[in-house]
Amino acid sequence: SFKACDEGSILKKFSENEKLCFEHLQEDSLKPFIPGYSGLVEMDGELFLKLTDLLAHFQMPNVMDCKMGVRTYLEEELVRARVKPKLRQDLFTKMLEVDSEAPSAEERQQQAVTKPRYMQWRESLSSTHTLGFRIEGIKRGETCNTDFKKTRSREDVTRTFNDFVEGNKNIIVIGSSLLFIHDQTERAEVWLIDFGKTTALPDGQTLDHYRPWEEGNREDGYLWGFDNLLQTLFSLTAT
Ligand code: 4IP
Ligand code: ADP
Ligand code: MN
Repeated sequence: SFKACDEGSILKKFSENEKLCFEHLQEDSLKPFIPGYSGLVEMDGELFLKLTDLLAHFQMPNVMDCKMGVRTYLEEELVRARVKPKLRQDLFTKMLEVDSEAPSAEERQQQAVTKPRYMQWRESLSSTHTLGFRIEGIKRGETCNTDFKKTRSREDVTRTFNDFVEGNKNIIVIGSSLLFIHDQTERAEVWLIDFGKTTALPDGQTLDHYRPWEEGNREDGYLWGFDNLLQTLFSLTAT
């Protein structure tokens, strides 16, 4: 869903929601921590968001994507699954590939699962529910590893973080996702990315990003996950 662009920029497949989010964030105190956004670009008849390439200033960067929060899908998906359940064969297949025991008898019968069922299963298999964030993928040089679906315990997560920083304590800085980037020059950065599912709250509703999620309260556990992530990083400096 990405395309290379002129030097220093990348193109991400357009979504209306993410566009609105980038527009709002231009006026937000978080602006310094998100990729630069320079509007829409059309290429080969397709629409893209033009973003700063966060890797441009790195030499052979190592990159880690952590998906933040205790919930990774919209509450709307739950409503949809009740009102008009859409059975997804592709998600059933992805589930089987990770754990052939995971689908229930009924799901096996249907050869399909709903999206929230799949997403909740992914959350409980990984550290999303227990830590409020999970490792989605790590890229070192040309090698990409997305095989962290069962990385759940604090120990496993910490070990993976330590592998990522290659034991180097100098570069331990710290729903989108947080994107961690470092290279051999000890340049290290963290960015907020991926606002495809980030929306404004209805008027009058507030979040504290710590309270447990219950359907309807819209909480996401982002800051709880962030605290746990910081603890993970601190524990690296202490070893
Ligand atoms: C994917 O599951 C990711 O959760 C995607 O989120 C999500 O897209 C996909 O939903 C879901 O199948 P795996 O990571 O297990 O493959 P992301 O894009 O952040 O990686 P959404 O649309 O929720 O962002 P579908 O509905 O696109 O399949
Ligand atoms: P998706 O919505 O498809 O999940 P993301 O925004 O999460 O897309 O980005 C997927 C991956 O692309 C990230 O893990 C990161 O490695 C890379 N990426 C995203 N945005 C940038 C950026 N501005 N510069 C460089 N790499 C990026
Ligand atoms: Mn993503």
